[in-house]
Amino acid sequence: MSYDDQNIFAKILRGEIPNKTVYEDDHVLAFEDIQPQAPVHVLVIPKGPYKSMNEFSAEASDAEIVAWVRAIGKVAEIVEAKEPGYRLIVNNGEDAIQEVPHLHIHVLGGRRLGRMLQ
Ligand code: DGP
Repeated sequence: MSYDDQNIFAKILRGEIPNKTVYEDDHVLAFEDIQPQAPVHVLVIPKGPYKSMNEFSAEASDAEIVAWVRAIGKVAEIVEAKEPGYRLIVNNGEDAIQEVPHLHIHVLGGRRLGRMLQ
């Protein structure tokens, strides 16, 4: 599936839109969500042009995949420093109401979160 390089996160990666960076390395950027749903709400994105988990898992290099997972762990440590526990969410595709077509994982925490799955 084609990647839309005009999506908001592509613009953030190009520096066209400002962001509050929490963590960055060669392959990953993590920044605060503009509409936080918890005291800590960070988005962790690969820098490569991957729309979804499907493309990322199939096409990303091992280095990109390792960097993304490790970055999620680093951000999670920051979240855990505030309160114990956190939640990871990936909205993937239409039925999951993915708004921004660039793969991102939400890291939510800093308060007790309600139960999601029954
Ligand atoms: P999703 O529904 O999973 O695609 O979530 C997209 C998230 O992106 C949503 O929580 C709000 C956030 N977001 C949208 N536009 C911007 C922006 O310009 N800057 C930042 N930091 N976050 C944004």
